Amino acid sequence: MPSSEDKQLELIGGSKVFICDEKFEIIDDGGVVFECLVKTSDQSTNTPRKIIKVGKYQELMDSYPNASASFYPESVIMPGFVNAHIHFEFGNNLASFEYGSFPKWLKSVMKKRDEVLADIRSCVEDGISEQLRSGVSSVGAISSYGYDLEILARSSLRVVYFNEAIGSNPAMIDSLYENFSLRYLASKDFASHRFIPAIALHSPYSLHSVLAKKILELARENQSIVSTHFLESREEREWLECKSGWFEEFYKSVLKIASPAPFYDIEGFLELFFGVQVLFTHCLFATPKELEYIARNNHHIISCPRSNRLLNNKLLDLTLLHQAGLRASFGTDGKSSNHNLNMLDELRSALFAYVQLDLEELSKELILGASANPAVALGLNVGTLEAGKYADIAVFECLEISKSLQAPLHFLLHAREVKKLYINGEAIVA
Ligand code: MCF
Ligand code: FE
Repeated sequence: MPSSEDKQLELIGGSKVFICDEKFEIIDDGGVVFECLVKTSDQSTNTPRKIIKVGKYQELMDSYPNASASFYPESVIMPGFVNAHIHFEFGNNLASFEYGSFPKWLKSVMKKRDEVLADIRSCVEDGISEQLRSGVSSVGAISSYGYDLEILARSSLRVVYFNEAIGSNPAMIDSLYENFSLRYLASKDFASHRFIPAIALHSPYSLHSVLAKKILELARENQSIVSTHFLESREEREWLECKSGWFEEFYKSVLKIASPAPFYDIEGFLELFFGVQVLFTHCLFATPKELEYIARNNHHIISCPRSNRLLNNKLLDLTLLHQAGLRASFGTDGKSSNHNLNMLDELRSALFAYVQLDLEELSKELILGASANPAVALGLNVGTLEAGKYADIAVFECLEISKSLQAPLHFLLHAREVKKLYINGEAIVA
């Protein structure tokens, strides 16, 4: 019999517990016992607190009589969501950027970026609170400028903080690298089990290959995971494959390069990442062969469905992904390409958009794509409810869920704000 002596434990129970393992096990009237924050003796948010046991609520009550216990009727208990790709710095955008095609969007970003990036503190704070309220406990945050560093590092969220490198001008490589290194170093000052500094290479169309190689050396030295936008648009594919098309014109007229050429072909870009764990975001225009390469090299694919619909009129083909042996992780992207940053809304949109997929299977896939899969992709010890994982747990009220025979689907349809969210065993106020 397990002993609860000397441990500060909490037990929470609910009508349905989603373990978020591969088989999508659901425990009816289940519960989770975990190490919790004790205000009097343990103020440190840096002590990792873990899940101790998951099972039937009544049995856990019997085994852990000293744990403080509460049961949430008509509720789902599950791992806190993991939003694998989000840009907090662009949270001021409502109507500055244009949607409907990637060229339209990119041109509007070049023109209006400064107005969107002015005075971002409160939009970053709003973005964080929107994460917490929609049950997100971990994020993969892409930081273009480092403006969001301190706010995110001091927030309640668990953060993988991707310092992004971007820039194609060969004359600027040294200064771009210098700027990137300073941001990366600054983020390392905040490193903990809850805040993990990492690296992002913006995309093959926007990053000089010399800069990319230098930064990947740094990623290897630091064993950092790397995120990159990849094959998001038809225009990007055409540029890398045919060395012509819309990007050629963009380089000439906007960036004033006389005879522009891409820095990589598609294969060459993929091969740059040898020996690094990569999150390839979007991949809307990747071929089965490229997806297989990504799978073989143990990389991961992140999909942002609403962003993809708005910028590229397309959704990632999940069946192609499966055929390549991959499972998607999902993210909201930033408000630069979305109307909000609510993870439940993202999953609901995808539920309604993938009309050709089986509803119940899709529901499970979406929930795993916002929990177990992105946790692996981001290298976080969270995302499933099992002993030894960090105690990041969400409770959602979901009326009548106890009688549901399609709990994942009914959850996605009816869950709204999180009722209770624990991050590292600490109850978070959003
Ligand atoms: O994922 C979307 C669409 N694809 C590319 N970039 C971004 C997205 N949302 C924000 N961005 C940012 C990116 O990080 O846009 C900026 C970069 O800093 C300008 S892209 C030339
Ligand atoms: Fe993005």
